[in-house]
Amino acid sequence: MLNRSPTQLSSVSRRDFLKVCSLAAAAVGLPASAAEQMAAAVQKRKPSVIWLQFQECTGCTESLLRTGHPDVAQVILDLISLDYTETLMAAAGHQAEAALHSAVKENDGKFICVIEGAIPLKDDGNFCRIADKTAVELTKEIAGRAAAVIAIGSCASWGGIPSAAPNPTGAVGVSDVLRNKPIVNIPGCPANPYNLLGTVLQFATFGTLPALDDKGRPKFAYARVIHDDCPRRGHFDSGRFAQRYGDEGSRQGFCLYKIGCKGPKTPNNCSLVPFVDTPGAWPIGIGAQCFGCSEKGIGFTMPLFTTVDIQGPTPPAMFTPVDPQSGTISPAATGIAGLVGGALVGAGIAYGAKLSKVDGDGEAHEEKKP
Ligand code: FSX
Ligand code: SF4
Ligand code: F3S
Repeated sequence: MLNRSPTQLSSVSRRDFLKVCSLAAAAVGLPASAAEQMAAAVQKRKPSVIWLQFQECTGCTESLLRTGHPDVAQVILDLISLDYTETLMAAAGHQAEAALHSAVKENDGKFICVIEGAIPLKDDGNFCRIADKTAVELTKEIAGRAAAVIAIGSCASWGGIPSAAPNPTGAVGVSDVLRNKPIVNIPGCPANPYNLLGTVLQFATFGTLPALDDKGRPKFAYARVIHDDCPRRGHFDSGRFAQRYGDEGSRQGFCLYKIGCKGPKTPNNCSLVPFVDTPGAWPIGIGAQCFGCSEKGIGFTMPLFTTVDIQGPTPPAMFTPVDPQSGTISPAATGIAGLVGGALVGAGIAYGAKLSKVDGDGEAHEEKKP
């Protein structure tokens, strides 16, 4: 159906093919040489992916396929064997069911099951039924036979929009339903397709899954909050804030913290790996605050304009090692570190003072240094 021959790359140049592999490898933090290995592996055998959809908006599928350059969507379909996907397959009804079961049988225990959408638990799970089976039953039956499961998007990772209060369907994420199976959570509404692609290709090429954090998210994408790598961060550090959508400061790229940006509390790599291959195509890039779409307890929970606490005034990774040659810290260096630490505490207080200022004119302007 969507399973093109691995060598059938007639409409896509090898250069484009390798470019997408390189982006996927870079997304998971693998060296450029891994892209060649990924390309070689998929040309031998493409990873079988069975994609189930439950309570969601299909945004994750769309973001995978609606790339900035049409060729990229084509390359994606050349990289993975999307053996079952309700959005894209031509089959319907009994034919679709037959396709699902034959894909599972052919790749039993070897396929990657991608789940998009939350799973309702209330009323025996009857809020979501496909071919007379509930999402809970399908998850156990199909994902239970996969080699690995990827929960794509916030809905599948932790409940997302369907779980927003009052959560009428009792929506939960995949890991609340499926046990004893490796599950990678790639939250985001929608999730960044390169985080998915990188994870799938790493698994297909090296047989490993990326290192995960305590919420089951790949560390390569979720180890740092958006605030740490935000292009507007310099303005935050200098106290220049947009005061309202589209004001002069916003147009000049000022920080969006004061209009409720949740970047300081939201781990994700949105600023580093552009959506749809278009630089700047992400919320903060187009002048909207991050609303924490990927973070449980923030996205779809905190009001849009509410500001979050600032945890650390400056990301520690921005500092070079104190004494990189010897690998030890001299007493003098410890003293310097103490001074730096003191400066950070001072800076933190300074930020607090800057951020707490209320603007009289409502216009963007540079805050006065305290
Ligand atoms: Fe939609 Fe995906 Fe949001 Fe959910 O994304 S973009 S509602 S995370 O499952 O399709
Ligand atoms: Fe970027 Fe938001 Fe942090 Fe400002 S508060 S630097 S816009 S992440
Ligand atoms: Fe979502 Fe914030 Fe990124 S709203 S897409 S986590 S910038």
